[in-house]
Amino acid sequence: MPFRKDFLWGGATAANQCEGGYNLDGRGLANVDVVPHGPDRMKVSAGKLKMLEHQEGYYYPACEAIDMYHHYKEDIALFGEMGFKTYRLSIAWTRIFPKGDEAEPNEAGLKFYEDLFKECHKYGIEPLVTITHFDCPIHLIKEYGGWKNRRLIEFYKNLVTVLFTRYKGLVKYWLTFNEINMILHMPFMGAGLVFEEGENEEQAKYLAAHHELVASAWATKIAHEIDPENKIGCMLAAGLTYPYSCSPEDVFEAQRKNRDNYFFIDVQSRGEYPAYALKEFERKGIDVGMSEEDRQILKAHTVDFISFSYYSSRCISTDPEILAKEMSGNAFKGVKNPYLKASEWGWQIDALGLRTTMNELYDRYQKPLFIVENGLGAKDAVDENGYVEDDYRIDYLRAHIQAMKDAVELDGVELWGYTSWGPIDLVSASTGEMSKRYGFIYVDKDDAGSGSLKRSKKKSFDWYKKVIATNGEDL
Ligand code: BGP
Repeated sequence: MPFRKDFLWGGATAANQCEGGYNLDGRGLANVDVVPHGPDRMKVSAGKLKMLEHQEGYYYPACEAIDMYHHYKEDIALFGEMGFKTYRLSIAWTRIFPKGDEAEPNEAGLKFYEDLFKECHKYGIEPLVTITHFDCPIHLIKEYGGWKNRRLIEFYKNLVTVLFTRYKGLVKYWLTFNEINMILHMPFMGAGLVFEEGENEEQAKYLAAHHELVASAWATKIAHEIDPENKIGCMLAAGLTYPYSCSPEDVFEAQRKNRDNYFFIDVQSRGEYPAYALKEFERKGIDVGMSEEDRQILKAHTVDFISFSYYSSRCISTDPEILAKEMSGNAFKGVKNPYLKASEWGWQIDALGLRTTMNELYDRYQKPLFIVENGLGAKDAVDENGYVEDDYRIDYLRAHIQAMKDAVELDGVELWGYTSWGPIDLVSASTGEMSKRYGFIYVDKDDAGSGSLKRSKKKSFDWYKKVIATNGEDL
């Protein structure tokens, strides 16, 4: 049997993309609540932020999303029916600390997640909690400049201390920052970074990233002190960049692109800045303000496991003619790989790439892996009973789970679990819309915000249930 007996099968969501209730029970606003639709989605200027905050229409439909805030019992029951062993969810920072810098947490927010975790345990579901899934309180952005300011480390330490203390015994698996490398590719949505006119953006991104990395190491220390049972993971938006050709220039460029992403995990897993990054910072005059204490904390408190999302591989060329045909697959830019098909949104489908990625990560870090996001975003055609024949989704997942099985069985990778993205339909991060769906469970809501919010099972629901029941034997 390739998978361990206690293999953690499940699904993953993020607070902002499913909860709704954006202003209920004391919750404050975060960057993720005001991300604009359209071309400005990935990057927001300081002037724009002021405007966004006052325009509710901009962040629709995430403000209601699928209203899991009120439907979580029903949703967790459905996860239980599928046999989930784990459910990955994120905590909205602004439910716990509405502004981010308060001394005392908001009890209503703490209670909401406590009830939710207890509900999971009723079904034998182990919560896997992302502490921040892209979200940063608006107040911290406006008052302090967000993660560009070292003080955010203190606020984050405060947040995690509250969480680890309150949820001791209820939660054991934690991720510090969702897709930490996305700060480079979508600085506003990924980390709440806004830039002033003429600001050196690269310097700002790496400074903010350094603060997140130090905060993550502190969180690891605090988690282990509060409960030695706690397991802390980093979280990478993974997916290798391939060279378009075997020209040494293309190969080198692909390595460079991959290192942009590995950089974060190199620090979180090995505890120090890699040589290539130090040299590049030196060349570019980037100063992250590393103190001796930072150095020590990074070195002493590395993560217990490596988690990552995988949707597709990417491809890069140095040939200007090929580059001219660059396709923009949302946040990641690259060229089309002629050997692969792509989803409607240009995400190239590459199941074997998952096995290659797993091998790369395991060779590089030699720590257990956890796949915490994988799936196919697609437009579903629903019948009058709320049923969707989503064979395309089953095909995608089957091929990826097979590749993951091969990595474990044939290559010896240690893998703790697999949570597919969006087991229930939710709001898409990159488009801000409902119509890019990932779920085994359909939610009646459209891009214009109409719909009953009724949940119904798609064909893939029973398929995934069988996969879990047979521990991945029957795909
Ligand atoms: C990841 C994010 C998720 C999620 C997923 C799918 O980058 O961690 O929040 O949304 O991608 O992306 P999308 O919703 O754009 O299809």
